This record gives sequence, structure tokens and C-alpha cells, in this order.
Amino acid sequence: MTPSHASSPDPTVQPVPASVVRQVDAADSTLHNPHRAVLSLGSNLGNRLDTLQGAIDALEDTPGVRVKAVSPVYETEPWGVDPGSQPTYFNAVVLLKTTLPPASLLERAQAIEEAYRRVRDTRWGPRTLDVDIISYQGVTSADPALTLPHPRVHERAFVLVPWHDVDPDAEVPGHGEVASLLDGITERGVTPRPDLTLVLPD
Ligand code: A4P
Ligand code: MG
Repeated sequence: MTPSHASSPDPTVQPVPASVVRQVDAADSTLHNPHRAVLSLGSNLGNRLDTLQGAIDALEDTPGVRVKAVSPVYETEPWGVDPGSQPTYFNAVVLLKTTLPPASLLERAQAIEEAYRRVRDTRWGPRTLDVDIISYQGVTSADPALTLPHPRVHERAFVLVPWHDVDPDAEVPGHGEVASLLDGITERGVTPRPDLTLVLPD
């Protein structure tokens, strides 16, 4: 993140030596008392891989957010709609550390969706980008505006499979271990795409 004083128009502010800028950046990369959050990314319109990578970059550019891990990419059959009625999705999961409270993280996630011209006309309709908060530091909430953990995560292989890849010991609060949940559901329609890679920003 660029320190705000680096571009200050105030002529009384001395230019900041490069070494100090680096120190400020280094300090900023360590968040104070962060919380762990798990986000699911999905896209089934447009350039799906570029969109998922753009979302990861935008998350990392967010003050108070650090992307700690990015899962492999899976190509997945649309869940909850008639088979063949929508293009397949690319799905991935990212692990974050963040100082943002859950509501602010959701606001940021929705702003990133908007940046990809996400249209919300049909529930579970095709979309350029969906960013869902899957879990936030073990918090549970029944608020429809932000339900935690995500209300359908325990039955969705397209979230559980990539989540398990980046955190084999993960648990869904109230539902148990991701590994056990995966034993109880089909992974049909969730296909690894090892030819595609999402990268963790530097
Ligand atoms: N909301 C509540 N809790 C959360 C949460 N934990 N994270 C609210 C994110 N949003 C949450 O979401 C509707 C409202 O949910 C938001 O206003 C937010 O306040 P939306 O993104 O506008 O609409 P949506 O995504 O169409 O609805 P919904 O019910 O959130 O759908 P899902 O559960 O996100 O499912 N199949 C495959 N293969 N891959 C997919 O990624 N995604 C969906 C969407 C369906 N089928 C899919 C996939
Ligand atoms: Mg959603």
C-alpha cells in the first residue's frame, strides 16, 4: 500500500526516502491482531480465469486484507439450477487474514463483484463473479445480509473441495470437518483444472 504522505501535495512535507517507504510497506504487511476468513470465488461468464485472478488481486489490494493462500481451480457444473441451463463455473477458495469486520469484508467483496459488472437479476443466475464469505474466524450469524458460515457451504463440493486443498484441517462451524463433510457428498461435477493456475499476489 502506498503511504498517504508519499503523494501529499503539501509542500512542507519532505519527500520520503525510498528506504523509509519500504519500511512502512513492510510494517503494513503485518496486520495487527488479524482474523482468519475463507472466501469462495465463482465465475461462469466472460473470461473466468482472468476474473478470478482479478478478484484475488483486488482483495490483496484492500487495506486490512492479506491473501494467505489460493486454491487450485476447479471447473464445476452449475449447482442448484437445471443441468445444461448455464455455462460451467470456475471455482476457487482463498484464505485471508483481515482486520476488517465481517460486514466491511462483505462490502468489499460486493464492490469487487460490481467492478466485474456482476448483474443480480436472478438468484443463482449466471455471473461474471461471485464472492461469498464462507467463514470468518468461527463466527456464526443468522443475519440474512451476512449468514456465517455461508448457509449452503456444507453441501457444496465446489467450495469444500478447493477449501480442503488449502486447509485439510478446516472446519465449518456447526457442521464439522470439511474432510468429513466431503465423505458424505458427491464430488461429481467438480473437475480439477491443473492446466490453470491462480497466483498469490507478491
Ligand atoms: N449473503 C448472506 N450471507 C452471505 C455470505 N456469507 N457471503 C447475502 C456473501 N453474501 C451473503 O447474494 C445474495 C445476498 O446474500 C447478498 O445480498 C448478501 O447480503 P448474491 O451474491 O447477490 O446472490 P446469489 O449469489 O445469486 O445468491 P446466493 O443465495 O448468495 O447464492 P450463492 O449461495 O452465492 O450461490 N454453482 C457452481 N458450480 N459454482 C458456483 O459458484 N454459485 C451459486 C450462487 C449457485 N451455483 C453455483 C455457484
Ligand atoms: Mg453470492
